Amino acid sequence: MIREMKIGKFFLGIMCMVLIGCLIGCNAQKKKLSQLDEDHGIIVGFSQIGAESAWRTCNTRSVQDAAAEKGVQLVYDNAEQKQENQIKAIRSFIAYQVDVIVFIPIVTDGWDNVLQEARDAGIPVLVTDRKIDVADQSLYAGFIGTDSLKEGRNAGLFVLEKFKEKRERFEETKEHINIVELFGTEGSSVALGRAEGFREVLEPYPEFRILYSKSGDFLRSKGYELAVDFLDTYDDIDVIFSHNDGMTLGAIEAMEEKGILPGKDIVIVTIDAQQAAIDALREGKVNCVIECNPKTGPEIIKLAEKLAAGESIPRVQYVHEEVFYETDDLSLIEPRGY
Ligand code: GYE
Repeated sequence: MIREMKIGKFFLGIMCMVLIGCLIGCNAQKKKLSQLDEDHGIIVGFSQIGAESAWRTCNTRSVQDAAAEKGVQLVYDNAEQKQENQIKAIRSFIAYQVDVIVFIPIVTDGWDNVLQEARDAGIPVLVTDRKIDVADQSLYAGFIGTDSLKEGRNAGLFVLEKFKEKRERFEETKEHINIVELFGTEGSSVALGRAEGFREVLEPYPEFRILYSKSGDFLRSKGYELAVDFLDTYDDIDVIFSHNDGMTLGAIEAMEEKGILPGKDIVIVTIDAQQAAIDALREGKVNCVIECNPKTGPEIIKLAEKLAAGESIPRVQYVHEEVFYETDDLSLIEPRGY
């Protein structure tokens, strides 16, 4: 009996020493990382879509400023609107053995293989702004960005309220409320979400019909071209639902060239809330501006640092976003900074 007790004590002592050794080891690991932090900061590979809009350039600046603020080394790549460039950039981040990869997927599909390569290299991935569809959700650590479904719903709710009287006369007049949609980048989660949310709200109301929906790729120039097209095609448009302010500004230009009063002859709902859209709201050229917040840099860098330290992060994190209505006290809106 005494012998067994002695053996038990011996193994208990061994276990304690092993446990203490592990704790010292972990502490050393943490110390090494924190030492890395102190001496050099982490290295983050950042794959950005491009510079297609004021929103995008503000988003890039926000990440770059936040990285500089925290002493994080940012390896930045501008994909110039091409998914293949993003995939190349992610592969170069892997070869460079960055600590974390942060990327904005221009479209939802086509990321499985390259993210598997990042996982095989032991590099955590943070998806931001737009979402991805992958077979294995564990291929990325988490998402932070905009809730595009909610943005689309808010656009739908505004239109529903704005045309309440015309809706109520529909039985008698049979006059539809005709909508044209300036769609964002084909296959991007934000365009798909905005379109889905908008339709979800209006679907129960047959008074509304979407006459025209084409992609302007979030570009002002294409917003102008599409507006020339639909204004030449239809003369009974009630609403323009535009997935971003850049395309809206192009459409306003086309409307004014044709003597059509934006915000009066045709109601306009737009998303992003860049300064030019708020100015147009104040001038009565736009009726509702839905904010999509590009200033996510500080939060992105904070999450990247957590990932580099081996910590977990929230799976999905949405940024705070407002809706600005024509009926609001617009003098209260702070300068937008983009
Ligand atoms: O609305 C648009 C930009 O992904 C939320 O992309 C972003 C969108 C934004 O070009 O202006």
